[in-house]
Amino acid sequence: MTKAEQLNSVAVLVPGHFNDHAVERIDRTFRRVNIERADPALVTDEMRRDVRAIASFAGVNAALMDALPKLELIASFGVGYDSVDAVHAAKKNIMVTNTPDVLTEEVADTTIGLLLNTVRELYTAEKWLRDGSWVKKGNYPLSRLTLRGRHVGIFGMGRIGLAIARRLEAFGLPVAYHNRRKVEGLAYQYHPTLKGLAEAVDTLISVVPGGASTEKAVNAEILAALGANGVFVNIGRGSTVDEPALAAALANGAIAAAGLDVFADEPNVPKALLEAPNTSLLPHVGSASHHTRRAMADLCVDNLVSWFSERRPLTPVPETVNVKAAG
Ligand code: NAP
Ligand code: 8YV
Repeated sequence: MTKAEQLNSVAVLVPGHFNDHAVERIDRTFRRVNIERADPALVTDEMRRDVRAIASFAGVNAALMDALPKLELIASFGVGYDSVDAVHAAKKNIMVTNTPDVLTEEVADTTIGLLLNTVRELYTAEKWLRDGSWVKKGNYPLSRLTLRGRHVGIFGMGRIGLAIARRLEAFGLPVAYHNRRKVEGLAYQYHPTLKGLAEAVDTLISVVPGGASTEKAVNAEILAALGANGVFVNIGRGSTVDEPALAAALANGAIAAAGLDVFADEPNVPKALLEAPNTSLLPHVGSASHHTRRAMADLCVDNLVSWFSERRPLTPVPETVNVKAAG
């Protein structure tokens, strides 16, 4: 069998809707097997026998891994992989890959747009123009908030956090951050606790991964520490925020405004956040351009190709970095 024929025989499971470019490339190289959603109850005997990889937008839980005895690789689409049980994968010698770096600059751009929109009300101002209010009522009211004079705290100074910080520097704004570990050689002020960071700044940008260690980390106490002039922006994961506490803080003036791209139960957005006049809300579009999603799709599929032709991944997640391909 030629190398191409060998790859062509590898069954790759694709649950639910997937990126078109990734699907095209999978079809050109592998044998795609579709399933309506990532649900072990939908796994057939044929899938159990053949599937060696999953390429997925959505989560992959332990039960789905257990239902596929030949599974070697989960190629997750996106840098955040909190919806994939990577610890279970490592125990079962299953490799997990993600798509870091190729989306960093796009997500940082979106964050700046969301921050600006939150403080300067650009969406509401544009609506004012389009609905004829400018002609009928005159100038749009001055924005209550501004970026000028703000001090920004980044919760999660990783790849994207750093790209956001560099943009903010160009805006003339001081930056501080909180991670579990100080980043050596980085000049921005480090705070060993999130509360300490929130107390020191008036603008908090969350860009940490989801998962147990960040679950509801941004709560009433952190929002109170941010203060009445406080602006909170979340581009990381919705699970990091106690959403009822955020809605209460926006309603009672504990903070001034919030800009959110991610939510705890997407695509459902809590009514209190939808109705709040001081929120700017986006439907998880941080990386959502054709340009960047194509780069993510390529990296997702390149991991599949590398695993099945070279027997090594390109971008393994830390939990599975020691998983080795058999044979
Ligand atoms: P990254 O390079 O791994 O950075 C994550 C940072 O968060 C690290 O600096 C890490 O430092 C810190 N961190 C992790 N857990 C923490 C905790 N419990 N407490 C404090 N800090 C913690 O990841 P990235 O590429 O920047 O991506 C970050 C996240 O952005 C992704 O995981 C994803 O959830 C989200 N994202 C969202 C979109 C979107 O469309 N909205 C797009 C892409 C990514 P320590 O390990 O030292 O704590
Ligand atoms: C995507 C993301 O929307 O990369 C991430 O972690 O949140 C986004 O880029 C998501 O991965 C699409 O499945």
